[in-house]
Amino acid sequence: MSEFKPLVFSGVQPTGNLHLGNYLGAIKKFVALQAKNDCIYCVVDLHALTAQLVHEDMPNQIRSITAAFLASGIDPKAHIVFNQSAVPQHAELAWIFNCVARIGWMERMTQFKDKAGGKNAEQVSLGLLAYPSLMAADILVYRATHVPVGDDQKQHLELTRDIAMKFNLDFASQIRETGAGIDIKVGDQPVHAYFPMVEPLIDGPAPRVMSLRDGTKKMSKSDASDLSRINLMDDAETISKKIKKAKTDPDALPSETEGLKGRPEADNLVGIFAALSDKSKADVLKDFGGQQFSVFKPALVDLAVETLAPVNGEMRRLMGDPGYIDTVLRDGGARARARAEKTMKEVRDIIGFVQ
Ligand code: AQP
Repeated sequence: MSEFKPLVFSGVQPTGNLHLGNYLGAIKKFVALQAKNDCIYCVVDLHALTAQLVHEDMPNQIRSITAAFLASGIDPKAHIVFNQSAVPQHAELAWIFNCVARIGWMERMTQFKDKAGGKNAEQVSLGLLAYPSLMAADILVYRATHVPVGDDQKQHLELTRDIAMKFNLDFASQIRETGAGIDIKVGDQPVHAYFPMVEPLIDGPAPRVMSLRDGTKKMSKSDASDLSRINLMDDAETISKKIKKAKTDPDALPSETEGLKGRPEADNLVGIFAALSDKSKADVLKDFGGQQFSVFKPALVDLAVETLAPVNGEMRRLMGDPGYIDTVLRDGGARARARAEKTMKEVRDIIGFVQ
């Protein structure tokens, strides 16, 4: 049985300031994966239109996410860094996936329900509903196999697998005829597949970083309170203020992870410490178990400032050189386009379009 060639793909939307959740849930993993994998990292600017069409400063938003990638240590020469709109094949495959996926699949997505809220159908875009279909296309247009993301994207990746599977089954005979597929096993079932079953990479001590003001809510760009998140561009003083003001409970930290149950704020801060220091939560509690937050928080401030200051400084330097960032995006876009077009030629053949 053959296997798809391992390839890592992930994306970040150019919508507002990147925060610690984006960094620990996604970008830090992107950096680590480079050592042993072929990686493609994308600024997903088409996705940014789904919730809000007009963005005040789209070019700088795109450049700032790119700067965050580079400042964190992503190597744009060894891998590919580009913005989604530069590769129209994403949108082409998304249209095909819109016709593969079912409306009910999209309506069941938690993120859609959260973002559409109680709003009626006149107030949310069709793009917001179809978002996971474009996300599936982003990944599968490269036939990528592994996707590092935060825990909030897990459901979308399950949907990506459903779309890939339905395409593989709906076009099974055409995939055989064109010779473009490969034999894989999905569970125990042998499938002749054109698209792989992607594996989410969600592990780590902070797969879902929570708000500093409410340990039951995800840290998010769109939270009205800036005190709820640490932004990658925050200076040391701001980081210190936000961590010191972070909501906690009156108890000391437990010595075992079991003791974090039912204490969402304590669990969140310990998870952040663990992820920033590349340790497990259990190891952090070995050092801080029995200590009050008045001891733990200053240690967390020092660690966060020490880790984020170099990223912050390099991002600012890169943002002062937009010409360089644009060159990186153009070069990455050209390489991504070539790979995506190879897939789309085969997909057009499988569907039966004349080309
Ligand atoms: N709080 C989080 N913890 C861990 N990972 C997170 N990610 C986002 N928030 C957290 C991960 O960051 C990557 C890029 O996210 P995105 O650009 O797709 O934006 P998002 O998930 O919509 O980010 P926000 O801040 O949560 O935006 P809003 O406020 O619009 O909902 C993804 O891998 C994501 O999992």
